Amino acid sequence: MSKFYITTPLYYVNDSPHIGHAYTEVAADVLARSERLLGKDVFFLTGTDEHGQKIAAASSSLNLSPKELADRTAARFQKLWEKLNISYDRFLRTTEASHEKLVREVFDKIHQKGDLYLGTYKGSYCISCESYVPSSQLKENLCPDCGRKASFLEEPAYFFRLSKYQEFLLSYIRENPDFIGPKFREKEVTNFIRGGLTDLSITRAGCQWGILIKENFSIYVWFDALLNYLSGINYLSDAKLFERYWPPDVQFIGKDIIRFHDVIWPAILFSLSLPLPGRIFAHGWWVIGGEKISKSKGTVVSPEEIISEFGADSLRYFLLREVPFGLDGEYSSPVFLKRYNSDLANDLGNLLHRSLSLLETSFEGKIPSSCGSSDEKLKEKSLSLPGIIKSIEALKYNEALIKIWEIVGAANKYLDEKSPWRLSQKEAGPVLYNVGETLRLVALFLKPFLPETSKKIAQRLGIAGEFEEQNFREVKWGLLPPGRRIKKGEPIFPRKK
Ligand code: ME8
Repeated sequence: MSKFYITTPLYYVNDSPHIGHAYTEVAADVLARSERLLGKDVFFLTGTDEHGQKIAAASSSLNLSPKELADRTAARFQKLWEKLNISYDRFLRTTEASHEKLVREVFDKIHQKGDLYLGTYKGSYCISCESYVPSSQLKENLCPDCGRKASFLEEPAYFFRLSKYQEFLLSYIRENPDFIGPKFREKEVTNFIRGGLTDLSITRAGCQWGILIKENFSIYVWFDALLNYLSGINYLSDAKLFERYWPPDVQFIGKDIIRFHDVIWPAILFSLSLPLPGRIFAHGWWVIGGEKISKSKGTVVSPEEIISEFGADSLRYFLLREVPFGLDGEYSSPVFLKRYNSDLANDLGNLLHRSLSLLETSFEGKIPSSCGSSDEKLKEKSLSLPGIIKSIEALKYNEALIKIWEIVGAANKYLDEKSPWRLSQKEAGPVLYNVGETLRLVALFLKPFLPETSKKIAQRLGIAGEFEEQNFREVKWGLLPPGRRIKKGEPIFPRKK
């Protein structure tokens, strides 16, 4: 069985989760579920980034200890992921003892290799991005990435010889054209590397909220956090687990953290002589009025509120359908509502509801026999659904959903054209069978995207038990059992105003 190791960034615990965080998480969940349906041995890692000055500052403004704030926010992330049906295998918190131990061990390992030296960091630092800002990039003392005021630091520090890996990185990127995704990001990364890499301070003397090492240094939060991808599968403590999954097949990140992941992270792996991830893919931002959604700008949209009004699957659907993965998307409530009503309430919800209503009124609520149907078109279309697996693996989620909705549209059209309500029992039966079977296949391919909805459709069709076992490995027409009792119920996506 082939393995599939997938990761998300670890989210900072200074603030509660918003739809930007949900976006990365849902995207990773869809791929993880899809690879499981293909029979792969999947490990899906996510978690929270809990050290550093930014979190220390946020906690003191709330009169909490950093650990209290971390406990509170990590629980909020976990609760949200539960509501969104995120199927992670491990939720890692960087304050866990096993992670802290691993970070210290890696520090020693690269020290022994000769990749660390003691020096002094003198320059600017952005607490919000937790990044060292070269003076050439400062704009009136503001961080070029987030626009906030940078602080000046002068402190002793251990430096990682990042500069040593400049040529390795460039040749690795050249030889592995899939490593950086989307493709259009590659140039920005190689230009940055060619501009010259400077050694990186990986300790902070001025911040005590971190993994403490000798002489009262704490580990720089990004060095600590990046190593989660190793400690998440027990590097240096469980060779069996580690060897089973390493290296990551896909790592999802937002476009704001490309340099950390495409430059610093692979250099650490070079230093440890470990194989590099297959693909690091940076998606775009959800923005409001063109600006990245963020709590400090007061533009946070609460995923919990959307979920309680529309359901988890509606949010999952919207995030992946609305914008091609990799580009930015403008969020607004009217756009969300429009997408919900047109695609979920009208197209999918209505197809299910009217099919079930017809089965209830004309077929005693049972799946009719498929015999006598000469109509092959809908069957052929439905059997093209496995084609969406390619789109999912190419991370073209919206393309996959568009293709599924083409089948939904074709089934609605088929029902309109055949008008089974005007036909005899004998003629109407196969028409409704075809639509029911199309709905089963649509539900199957919605499993990764809309896990609750696909289950609901199967329950309504009376096939909840066997549907659980159906996967992407063997896709067949005709598995809906005639005679099975359906459950009409209320519309699964009621129209909203
Ligand atoms: O950067 N739109 O954490 P973070 C889309 N702890 N995605 C967004 C988003 C938005 N408006 N806002 C956040 C960190 N995200 C570090 C990572 S990894 C070793 C350490 C998503 O909480 C996006 O994927 O600021 C971003 O990279 C991630 O949340 C983490 O953001």
